[in-house]
Amino acid sequence: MNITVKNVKLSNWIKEVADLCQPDNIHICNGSREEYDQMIETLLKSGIAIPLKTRPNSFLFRSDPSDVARVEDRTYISTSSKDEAGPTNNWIDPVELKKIMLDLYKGCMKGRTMYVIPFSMGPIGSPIAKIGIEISDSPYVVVNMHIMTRVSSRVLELLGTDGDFIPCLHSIGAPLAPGQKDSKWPCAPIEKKYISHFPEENLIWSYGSGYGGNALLGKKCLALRIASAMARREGWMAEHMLILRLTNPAGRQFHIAAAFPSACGKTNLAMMQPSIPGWKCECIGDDIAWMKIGPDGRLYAINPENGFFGVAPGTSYNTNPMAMDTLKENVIFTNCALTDDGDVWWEGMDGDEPKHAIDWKGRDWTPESTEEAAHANARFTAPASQCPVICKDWEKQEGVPIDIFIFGGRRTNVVPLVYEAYNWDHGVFLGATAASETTAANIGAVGNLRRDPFAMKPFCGYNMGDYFRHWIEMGKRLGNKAPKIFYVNWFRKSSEGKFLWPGFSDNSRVLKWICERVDGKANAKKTSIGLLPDEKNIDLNGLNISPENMKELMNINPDEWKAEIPDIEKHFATFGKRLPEELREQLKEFKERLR
Ligand code: OXD
Ligand code: MN
Repeated sequence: MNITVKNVKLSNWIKEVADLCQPDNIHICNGSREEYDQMIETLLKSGIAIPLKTRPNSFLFRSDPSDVARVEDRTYISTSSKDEAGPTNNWIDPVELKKIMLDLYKGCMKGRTMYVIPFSMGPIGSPIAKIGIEISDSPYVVVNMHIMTRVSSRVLELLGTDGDFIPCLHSIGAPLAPGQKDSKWPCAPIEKKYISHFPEENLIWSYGSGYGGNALLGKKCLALRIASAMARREGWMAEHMLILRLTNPAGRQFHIAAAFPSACGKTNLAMMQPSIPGWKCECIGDDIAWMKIGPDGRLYAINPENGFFGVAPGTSYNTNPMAMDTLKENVIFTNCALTDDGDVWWEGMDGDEPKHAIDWKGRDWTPESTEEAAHANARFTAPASQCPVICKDWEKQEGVPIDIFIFGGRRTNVVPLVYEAYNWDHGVFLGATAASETTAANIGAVGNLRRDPFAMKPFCGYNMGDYFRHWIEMGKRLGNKAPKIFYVNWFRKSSEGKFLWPGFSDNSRVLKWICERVDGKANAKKTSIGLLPDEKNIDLNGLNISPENMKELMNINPDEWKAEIPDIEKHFATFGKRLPEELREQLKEFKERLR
């Protein structure tokens, strides 16, 4: 095939991949609207994309029922030694893994087009941005990458003849024999799926899945796993964090970066509209933050993404009106239900349930059906620029200065609504020991408690012990300019199993206390776990919540916390010598405080 690309590394790589995967055609993407429209046109013709009557330029896709979420069990950090990948990652020796995958890649694009997608994570040309090139045989991936990243021929211009990029190779792993009819969502069986990262050479190889983070390689693979390893080498941070700007009635701005595990409400918080008068919230990002120390010694964050790949079920005008308004046009929906009037629907959406719909598997659905109409990990892919509360500075090349870090997760019990770390190292201890009940964002059991340090367990591209050390070191470099660290839990339940806290826009009440702490204007009391507000310090004006509920939300039961210690010790022990001394010390002090 006669393809001319100026960049030497890219041109060689395209040839190499084409020889290996043997596609029928090669298409170099330019990111234009025409290209998007053409791809959608082809997807419509083949019946893979379903047009939505009620939302202009929006389409529904249904994945194969076996390919509905990230596959953490099939995700690898392939470093030269197992120890470099650490205890939280799956590891296969790079030579062995490449051999396995080269065999799979051989001829895997037969009968298909190979798309070369040049993209920038971060505004094109920003000093913090990184260039990636994804090669994929999935047109669904191309249209999603158009929304989630900045796909453009300008990226190729920027690369010039010798610029460097992160190669991201993706195949759905379903070659077509001559005359063979394609399926609607071709993919490989689970045992042939591999989501592989080679952080020592900034390389990503993904095979067998077409879904979300397995296939849109700019997101979890590049912007978190590979970027976290680069960030450690280069002295910056790549985190699984939303970024928002909160402005108080006096006009003082606070920038908050918050890490919660997948499907724990990052998108909702990022777009939250405060229920307290005079406060304003603007969204900068809902999933990933790249942060560097700026010339003034503060930590500056950018959102490397260009869109939102959010969980649809549970999203409504009640829980996230700004997301609902973002979804009016130009959206790709995956695994949602289709209503009879040609709209999408999912569990938890406003209004009545439809009397009839087509479920995510393409079957008739009625409220009597025993299965859900939309898959629990059904998603929307929407341009960030469409969010009504997108911050005007969301694409600022140098980013925004972070004042506050928040960690959290889904905990039915034990953990109070909010508390503050005593200092940076204690904050790192809170991040390192964060635990959450698992969700449908990953294939596997839902609702089990797991330690998910910094919400990065599935996304850290190197030994998590070294990642903790990197956090400790960043704190030393930031000194008194370091963001203050807090921990929240919106998900505590009463003994009857009811949520104690209303959440969503009322989370602004908690953020207000946090901001006032940063400004030295609110009190806190010392407890064994950290600094807690007095119940009266949280602004409950206009909120109907019983004093008993507030008490339960803030309750610290030392016995329950003592019961956590063996699990924290076990968790820490997995890092062996790589666990920073500072965290050992934090655990010791915690135990002493609990005595
Ligand atoms: C996501 C995830 O898709 O964390 O953002 O799973
Ligand atoms: Mn995420």
